[in-house]
This record gives sequence, C-alpha cells and structure tokens, in this order.
Amino acid sequence: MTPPGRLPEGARVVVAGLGVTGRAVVAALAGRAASVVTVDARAEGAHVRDADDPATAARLVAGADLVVASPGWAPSTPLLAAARAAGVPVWSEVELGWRLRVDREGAGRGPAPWLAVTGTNGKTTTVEMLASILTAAGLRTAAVGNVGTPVVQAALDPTLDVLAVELSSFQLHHTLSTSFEAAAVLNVAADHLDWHGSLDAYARDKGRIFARAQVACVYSVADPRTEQLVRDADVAEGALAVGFTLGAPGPGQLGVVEDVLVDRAFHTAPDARDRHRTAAELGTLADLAHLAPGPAGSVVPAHVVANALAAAALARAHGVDAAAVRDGLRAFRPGAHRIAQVRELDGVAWVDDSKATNAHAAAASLAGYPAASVVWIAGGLAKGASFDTLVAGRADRLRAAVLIGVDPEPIRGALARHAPEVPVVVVDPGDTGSVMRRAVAAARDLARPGDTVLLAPAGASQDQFASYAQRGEAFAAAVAELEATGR
Ligand code: UMA
Repeated sequence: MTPPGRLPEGARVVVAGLGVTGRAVVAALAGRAASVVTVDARAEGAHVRDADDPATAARLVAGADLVVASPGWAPSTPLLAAARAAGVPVWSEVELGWRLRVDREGAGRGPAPWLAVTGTNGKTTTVEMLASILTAAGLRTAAVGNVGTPVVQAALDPTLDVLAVELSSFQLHHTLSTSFEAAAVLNVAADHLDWHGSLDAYARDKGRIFARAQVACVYSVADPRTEQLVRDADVAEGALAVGFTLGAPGPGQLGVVEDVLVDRAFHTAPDARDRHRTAAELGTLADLAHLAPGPAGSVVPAHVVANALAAAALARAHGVDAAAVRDGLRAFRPGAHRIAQVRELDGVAWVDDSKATNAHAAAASLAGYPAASVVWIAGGLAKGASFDTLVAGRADRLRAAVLIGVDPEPIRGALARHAPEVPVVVVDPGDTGSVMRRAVAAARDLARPGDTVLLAPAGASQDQFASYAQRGEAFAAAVAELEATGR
C-alpha cells in the first residue's frame, strides 16, 4: 500500500467528476501527479465527456495508475467498473486527503487528527456542533467533507489543529486506509439504495468509518445496527466503544439524566474504582433551547439532543473539557434549510427543511407538529426508497400534501395506501423553472391559520434543482413573492 504523504511514483491519475470534489482533487494533485485526466459527463472544462462507453472507459483506465472518484459516481459506472476489471485502484477524495495530509504548524506536531461522523441523518448538524465545541475549546478547526468543503483541501492546511469531518456512504465506499482519532455512526436507515444496491451494503460502507479507529467508536444505543458496526470493526488496541442515548447512560455511555447531559465514558474519577458510579456533567437541555423550532419554551427535538451527545462524545475523545462542550453547544447555530422558518403569513408558518432528503429525515421533521396541521410539500428523487412507513407513521400530522418531483408516484402511492383522506395536489413536473412557485401557490390554498407549510421533501433535489440548497432557496423566494403580491 502507498505510504502516507505521497502518490504512487509518477502517478497518472484519472479524476472522475469535476464538481466540488473533482476541482479540489485537481488542485491537490498539481505538482504531485505526473498527469491528470478529468472525466465528467456535464462539467465545462473536463478532458473527457463521454466515458459511459465501455471501450472508452477501458482505454482511459489502461493508461492510469489511480482513479479518484467523486462521491456521485456509483461503483457500477462503466469507468469504475473498468478500473476494477483492470486492477487500477479507485480512491475517494477522502482517501487521497488522508494520504496527502500535512503536518500541523509547529515542530513535531504531526498531521491533525480527524474526528469523523456519518449516519443517514443528522451528520451535517453533528459535525457543525462538533466544530463549534472544538472552537469553544480554543482549537483551530473546520467542519469539512460532505458538508461542503472538500476534505483534501483541509488535509493540506497546516493551520488546523483538528478536523471535524462529515462523511457520506459514497465517500466511505472508496476510503481504504483512514485511521480516525474517533468516529461516529449516528443512525442507519434506508437511503441511497440505488447507489449501494442494498441496505446491508449501505450499512457496511458506513461502518468503514470505524476501521482502525484510535480512541473511540461512537454509536447510538437506540439503533442496534450502529452498535453492530462497531463490533464488526477492526480498531486500534484500546479504542473504546461509546454509546449515546436519550435515556440515563450506563458506564461507557453519554446520555441524559433529568435535564442534564451526562458523560460516563470519558470522565475520570479521582479514584478509578469509582469510575462506574460517577459521571461528568456536560450541560443541560437549556443549553440547546435555542434549537427548538417554534416559540420560546418549545421542546428540543430528540434528534437534536442525540446529535449533541454524539458531537460531545467525539470532542471528549479528543480531550475537550466539559465546559467547552457546554459553551460550544450554546454557541452552535444550525445552517440554512434545516427546519428553518422562512416566513409567517396570515397565521401560517412556512418552514424550509429542504435538507430532509430521505424518508427518515422527513419523518423526524413532521413529528414536530400537532395533528392535522401540516401542508406537506414533498417529492424528488426517491433513490430506490419506499415511503410507506413514513406516510403510515405521520398521516395524522397532515392537512394536505403537495407533490413535486419528476416522478411523484412513489409518495402518491404511499399516500393513497395509508392516508386516503388527505387531499393531494400533484404539481405538473413540466416546467421545472416554476415548480416551486406552483407548489407554494397550491399550499397557500390548502393551509389554514395555525397550520405550517413544511417543505420536507423526503427525496433528493437533483431531478428538478441543482441542490437541496437551491430547492430551499426557491421555496423561500416563492413564499416572499406570495407576500409581495399579496396573494
Ligand atoms: N458525474 C458524472 N457521472 C456520474 C456521476 C457524476 O459525470 O456518473 C459528474 C457530475 O456531472 C458532477 C461531478 O460528477 O459534475 C461530481 O458530482 P458529485 O455528485 O460527486 O458531486 P460534487 O460536486 O463533487 O459534491 C460532492 C457531494 N455530492 C454528492 O455526494 C452527490 C456533496 O454532497 C459534497 O458536499 C461535496 O462533494 C464535497 O464533499 C452533497 C450531497 O448531496 C451535499 N451528499 C449526499 C447526501 O448528503 O445525502 C451524499
């Protein structure tokens, strides 16, 4: 295996994808690779546009020592299949970043440790909470990875003390040799099945985050699949398995006792024999009160508390003290498009949760509202998922549903089966440019004062929008237009 710090000698590299990841990879390879060929079906400036033809794909990999694959490239794409057939290694950009990571400023400090987070939902929030905690501890850090900033960019930055890394299952699939200081799997629910082929394959790729973990593997006590991934992992000697729970924590866990966030994994009792009876207080639920949706005094959603505990566990594995955990959680502010109220108009709240790109996330979002009070804007790329559990479990919250997306059928079918009494409007996918405006107008007609119009699509955005962020912005713009025109 290639040692850290360099590529194979005189490497000829094929970069699959020239989006956010591919551009960062090309920049990182400048001066480090003998040649770089970029492949992208759509992006301007790519050397090769059509690698879907198996003969072209085989020719490309025949002249290469390495392929660096962007996350959107499924293993079944002809280029990656050709690389496998020819025995040419395929690395994720995360693997490349890990191999190239540089020492921190200051003599003898070595590369920055990485604290990594994956999971079907909550990973962006968790990694941002983690960065906030690390910052409160006086460390120089950044939330990087799937959250937006390519990992390879951060790996080459000597000013960072520690990295807070969000990893998707796509990125982990081609990640081979990483050894994180600590890593967490928050939850595993059906998502991206079209890419991975099955839930088991998807979970296995998530589990790669624990490989060679040095200090701690963090899992959810409520999700046995995440604990199993820890058991299956080959970790460094002495690495701990640390659970987080919304209930009272057992030894080796973080959890909640009354309204106190408690650490029974990383605290040190003055007398080691007391370890199993003592705990460290990390803060209280009041430190998260600003993260409750709705008016002051609303309940902090369970998934927010879980994310905070996971972030705290990773920070504690890095040696951060309890006061910095509390200060970091207090200072944390969630990013856009995550259950963000964009307007209140005539007694109706308009909420953007465009980040809810799968059924599990949409279910968590809908859970926060009273019965029959939500006009739900949903739909998008289903990614091979079923919506029956989501709709059956949340039908009581719905006043009505407005369906967007090129193929509304998967959610429409689930609504017909489990919520036949809920009115459904399907927005004709014909004119993509005006989809959100038409969805918002339909929702306006269906909502009553006291209701919430909730964009929680349960699908990815790319069938009609460039990204979940653009979908959320289109929603906010359409709502602002409603207000401006007085409609
Ligand atoms: N492309 C092809 N052929 C293919 C697939 C893609 O030519 O078969 C091209 C596309 O035209 C595109 C390029 O490859 O120009 C790269 O596309 P990409 O989809 O890999 O995306 P990037 O722009 O590199 O962004 C990726 C992540 N995207 C995906 O995982 C789909 C971003 O996560 C991430 O922020 C970024 O790297 C930096 O790490 C987004 C995402 O949707 C937010 N993630 C999924 C999620 O959170 O559910 C996993």
